[in-house]
Amino acid sequence: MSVSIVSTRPFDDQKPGTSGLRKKVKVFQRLNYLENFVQSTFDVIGDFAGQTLVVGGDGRYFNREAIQIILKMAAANGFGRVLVGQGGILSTPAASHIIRKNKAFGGLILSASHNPAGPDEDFGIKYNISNGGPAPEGVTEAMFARTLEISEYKILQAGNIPLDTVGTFQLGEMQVEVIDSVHDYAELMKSLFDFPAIRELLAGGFAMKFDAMHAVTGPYALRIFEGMLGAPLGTVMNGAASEDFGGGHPDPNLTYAHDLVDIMYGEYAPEFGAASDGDGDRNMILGNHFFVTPSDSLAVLAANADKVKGYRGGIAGIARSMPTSAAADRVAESMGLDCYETPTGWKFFGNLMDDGRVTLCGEESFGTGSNHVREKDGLWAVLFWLNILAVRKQSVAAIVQEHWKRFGRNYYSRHDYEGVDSSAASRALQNVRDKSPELPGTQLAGRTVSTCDDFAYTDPVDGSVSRNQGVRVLFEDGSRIIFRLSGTGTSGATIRIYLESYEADASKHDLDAQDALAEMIHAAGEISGLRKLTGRDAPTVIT
Ligand code: G16
Repeated sequence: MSVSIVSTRPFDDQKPGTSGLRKKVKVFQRLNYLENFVQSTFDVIGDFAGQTLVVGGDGRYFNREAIQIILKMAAANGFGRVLVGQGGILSTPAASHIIRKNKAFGGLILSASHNPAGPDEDFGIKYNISNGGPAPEGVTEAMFARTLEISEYKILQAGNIPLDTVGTFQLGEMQVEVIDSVHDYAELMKSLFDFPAIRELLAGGFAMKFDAMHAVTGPYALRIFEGMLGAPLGTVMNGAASEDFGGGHPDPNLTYAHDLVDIMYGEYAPEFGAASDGDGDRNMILGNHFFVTPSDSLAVLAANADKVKGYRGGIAGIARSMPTSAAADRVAESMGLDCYETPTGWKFFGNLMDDGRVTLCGEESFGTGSNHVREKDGLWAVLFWLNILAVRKQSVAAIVQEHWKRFGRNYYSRHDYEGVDSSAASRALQNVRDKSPELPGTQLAGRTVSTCDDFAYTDPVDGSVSRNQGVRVLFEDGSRIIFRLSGTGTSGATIRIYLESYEADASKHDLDAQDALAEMIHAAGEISGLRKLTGRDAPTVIT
């Protein structure tokens, strides 16, 4: 087997976004496109000679082909060993765990998360560092810079590895271990949660549904819920993973997880429903006719952490992304804990967890997790909820309503305008920036504006600064309107508007969030001029 050095030319569009490089499959299939990105990554991550790399993905179209290329490039570039999930499958949190457990140098995770899959849809790749978390901005910037100057890549001339067979294979000087995709992750979950108590809950007639949305959590959920926890067959819906995710859009929210939503809002709704996304790091939690916002979910998990085996000893602190509601801040305050506000992107939590400052983290984009790995973790959140339900023996709605009674309710919603013209999207944000000097002190949506700024974050651990992370209109009563452009889309731009308003009075906690936020929604449209600029009169997705 010989190493080929292949000449190539740079592409100018390989800048990683919020979570790695995401493009249409057809873009990744262009000659040398994937190879350039992988070589650029290998060129900047340091000395990995003889070390271990973890490789796996969410099983979407092009996953297997990409893995074979990566394996041959890893061998040619001098890795000593690659751990790859069977069939090329590793959920994002499982990959994070495997990196940590095996003290790997890093990992390449192949996923475009919740974006649809198939020959005409999306693919993605990201590099995670040795702590198991997404590469920080300094590394992704170096990767991007390298993609702009790359002139050659190295690849081993060799046959393909049989990815479906668990075992050890030789690729040149490098070993490839094809590992069970689920086993180590399932053991980690067992160590964190009280499986016997959850088993008892499920055996006692407590009904739940988990929607794997034909994506990567299928095999994980089947083994954990229906296998280890004894839930009845059929508890896991859409558990057969497919390369096009069943033609669906595996984003666990009220719009896209409609199979589950129909059941949970139907006549014989189970007590508990949950869904995860394409690569298994997001989660949505539902009770019988009840939706738990991701921001509230983080706050409830934090407030109940003492009831859960892995967190009983106490949590160090909490972190949330800036657009996530401040519900968790109130819990942190009551527990005497620090609460950190970071830019959007799980990568910003890594330093805080490594430094022992936080245990639980969450984002409004249906992401919750803890320091057990360095990614958000969909099934972990579902198991955390199940553990709380097993201990408290109350409904999901009762637990959340009691929480609001104690801490107040942060009414919250996100409005997305997907696939809009990029320049119109930038203009909408600029309109708000242009008004920002005059807004403080004025009345908007029946409230007084206190500040208007572009969110910037200084990492308290390494001092790195990230600017322009969202335009904020902050009100004196704690309400907020935030405008941001998504960093994960692959066509046009997506404008996200995050709306939040705090209500302490328990007699006013049963409003529909859209009604409670109606004035804010109107004000957001007015100050951004969004509807006129984009020609849209309603958001694509409301969560
Ligand atoms: C990624 C990031 C998250 C982020 C989300 C949405 O999630 O890991 O931190 O909140 O994208 O980002 P944006 O608002 O820029 O689209 P995932 O599940 O897509 O990897």
